[in-house]
Amino acid sequence: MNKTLTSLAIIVASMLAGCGESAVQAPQQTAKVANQSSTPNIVIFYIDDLGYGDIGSYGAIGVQTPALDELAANGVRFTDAHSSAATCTPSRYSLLTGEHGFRSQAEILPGDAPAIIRPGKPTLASMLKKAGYATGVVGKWHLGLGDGDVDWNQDVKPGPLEIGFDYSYLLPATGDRVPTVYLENHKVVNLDVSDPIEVSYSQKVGNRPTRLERPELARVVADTQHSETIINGVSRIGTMGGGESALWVDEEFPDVFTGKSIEFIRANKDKPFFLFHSYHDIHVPRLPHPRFQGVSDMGPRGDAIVQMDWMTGRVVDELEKLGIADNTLVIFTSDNGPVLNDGYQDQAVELLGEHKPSGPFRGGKYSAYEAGTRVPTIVYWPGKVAASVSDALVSQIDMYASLAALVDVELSEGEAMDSLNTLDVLLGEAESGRTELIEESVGSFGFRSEQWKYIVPTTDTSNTEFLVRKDIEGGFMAEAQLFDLSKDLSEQNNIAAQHQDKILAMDKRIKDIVANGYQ
Ligand code: NG6
Ligand code: CA
Repeated sequence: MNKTLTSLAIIVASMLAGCGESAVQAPQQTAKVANQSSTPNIVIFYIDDLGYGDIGSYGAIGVQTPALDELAANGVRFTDAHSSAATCTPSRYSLLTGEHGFRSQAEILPGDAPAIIRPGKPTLASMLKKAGYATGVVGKWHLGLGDGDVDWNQDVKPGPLEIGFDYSYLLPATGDRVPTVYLENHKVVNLDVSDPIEVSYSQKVGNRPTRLERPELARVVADTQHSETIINGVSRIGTMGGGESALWVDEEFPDVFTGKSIEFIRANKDKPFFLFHSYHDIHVPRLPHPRFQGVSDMGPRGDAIVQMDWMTGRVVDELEKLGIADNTLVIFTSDNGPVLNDGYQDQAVELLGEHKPSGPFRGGKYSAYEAGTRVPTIVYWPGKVAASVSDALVSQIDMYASLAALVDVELSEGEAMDSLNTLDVLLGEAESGRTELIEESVGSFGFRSEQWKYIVPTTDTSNTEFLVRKDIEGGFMAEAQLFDLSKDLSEQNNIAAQHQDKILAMDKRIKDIVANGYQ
């Protein structure tokens, strides 16, 4: 068994090429269907780069998260819940489409990338609209916008509004990527037409200095990739000219995004609504509002966690104030595992202390080990969901089919092909979740099957140096790795050599799933 990821990717590509319209579809209803459908409001709090061990109810040491602890104590707290990938774009892609990112080559996107969820593609938002929901997205997008060569001075589309959202207020890509402006529906907010925006990821545009040119102007030391245009005193990935009146101030994110989410909730409180509240925190650059600076023991990364906790609590409080908390299903989770140094020197490493961002798991963001995708996940629905801890294997990719079951929307053939209805598990009404799951990372596939965790071997070393710099174990090795998670939760003891038959079977199963979905 020495197939490389590259050869796997070729197999994946050839299998997908042969599938087309005639691909066999995954069954939509594998788990027991929860007893009744209803149309509660749905709020997904989607945190960025929050690790398994980063909040109180999951064992955080250097930071306190009272609002989230309250949700966890009164909802279902999952110990084996996963984002579909160990980075942002493919995880978000999966959450919104119910398909693995590899089906559409979803990878970390530059800030000027075209929309990867194309108009016409069914999404969680368009599905919920069929059930009468008002749909909104506030915060980080990072799924591309426009058709390519986007002009930020015109209507920026297609974007969320073309795939099922009624309202969007976006941070277009990431906090560390230009353009550093908000986009409300199709328009850049506060743009002065006489000062047009230019953005480039290939050459310098605009007059603003870069950190490479003027390091003394940047208030945070950054790596080369993050040392282009300096905006709000922080160098970014990519260069940007113009748009001065539209520039965001990073420290204002918590108030701006929380405010927009609350506005959306207030405006839609009398009908079912779906809010995808997608945070910048705790991604880099970590620049919390002054009222959160110094509130943790861990410097800006810990302070950003406290800020994120506050933001979440503020929205939940608003649901309560409006008297709609009992009719709102809240899902709290993260797009991938943790990273400390992700391009800026912000003392995340130096001030870590005993805190374990990955909890008991190996690896982190980008990684094929468990900490890449195993993330804190809480389902909270007062009066409906009983407080419990669930060890079931669950995935964000299943939100689509599960929420469709909740609101009684029948999925059409091929819609959300990797998504399984695990609603009863998500609501804490059943204990056995998925039996198998592909975990995407930047270098290989992890594959969970019952208690086993297999990591597909790869000879591609292109991510090695990058991950060494971040002090993250990627798990990308030329040998197959197999772990028995029932005995070895932190993936220390590779037992592949003793289980060649299992590896062959799992390898074959991955190819089946790639070709046909989970059936
Ligand atoms: C990487 C960036 C990283 C982060 C990531 C996206 C490096 C050297 N650079 O290219 O800082 O922006 O992209 O993160 O790692 S994500 O959470 O949106 O996927
Ligand atoms: Ca992320």
